[in-house]
Amino acid sequence: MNTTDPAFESRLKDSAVATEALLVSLLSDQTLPDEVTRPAHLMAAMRHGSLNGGKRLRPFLLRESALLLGGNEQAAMRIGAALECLHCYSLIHDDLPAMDDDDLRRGQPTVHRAFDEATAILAGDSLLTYAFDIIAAPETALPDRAKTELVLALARAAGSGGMVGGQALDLAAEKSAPDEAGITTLQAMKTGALIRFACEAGAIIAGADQEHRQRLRKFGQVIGLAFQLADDLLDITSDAETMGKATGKDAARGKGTLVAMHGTGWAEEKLDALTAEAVDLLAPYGEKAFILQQTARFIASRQN
Ligand code: GRG
Repeated sequence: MNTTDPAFESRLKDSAVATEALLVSLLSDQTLPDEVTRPAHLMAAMRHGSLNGGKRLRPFLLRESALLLGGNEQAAMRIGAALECLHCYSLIHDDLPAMDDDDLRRGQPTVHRAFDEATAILAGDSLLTYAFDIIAAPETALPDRAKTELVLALARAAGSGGMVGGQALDLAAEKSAPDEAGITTLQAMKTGALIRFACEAGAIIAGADQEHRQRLRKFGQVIGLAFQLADDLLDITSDAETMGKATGKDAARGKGTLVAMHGTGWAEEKLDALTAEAVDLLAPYGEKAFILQQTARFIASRQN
């Protein structure tokens, strides 16, 4: 399945450019009150780990979910930037020697390679905390109640019952292979929780009622599973392309996934089914949901 929709592709690109610009501004030295000192090398490491060409998919989902329900675009951009800071922290920490021990991320040296391990840990820590700063800051034009709901939802999506918990389960899975239900839970937490938050946050920003909020949350949950399945398929394809050059670590990456368990044919059918489910979930919104429905198709067909 492919989107091949130039209007969609250019909207996604414009959103990524706008998110990049906002992140540049938020990570400049001028953003916090004058009395706050931020060490230059720490700021440089934070920038290195976040201003380096990510797809900015989560901010896009968040903005489009907010716009679908009539939410404020500028506020959605700021919450999207906060979410991206938190996502980048997870990538910096995931690359550390104690985790995946990767040398490259988005085609550039990982933060611990470009700086050092301690600085990478701290850069991740400060991107994580900065996410909550951005949400609560006076510049974020949202009612206090919406800010509190966003802080709570993001803390739950990112913490021990969400992304970090999923990472812990993933590390444990290296010793005791989980079954299909275990893999699905792990992936829904590790990768799915932030994607689900992106969609639910749009509803919170728009002040939508529980029915809309649950619908967007479910949409996020379904495309989150599709995102991970597409990622696992891409890993297998890239391993096949680099056959003979793969390291032991590369070979281990494909293991413990639903693709390894059921094969690529099953995974492609499952991706189609998840995409159809996601598209159906937004059918009640009619034409207004087209961009988010295209995003679901894009996630299933993405090539990087
Ligand atoms: C270490 C706290 C902690 C958590 C790590 C998200 C995660 C948990 C690890 C990332 C490992 C990984 C590569 C998972 C596959 C799915 C994924 C999150 C890919 C990266 O997200 P993209 O494709 O990346 O949106 P860009 O670079 O576009 O932002």
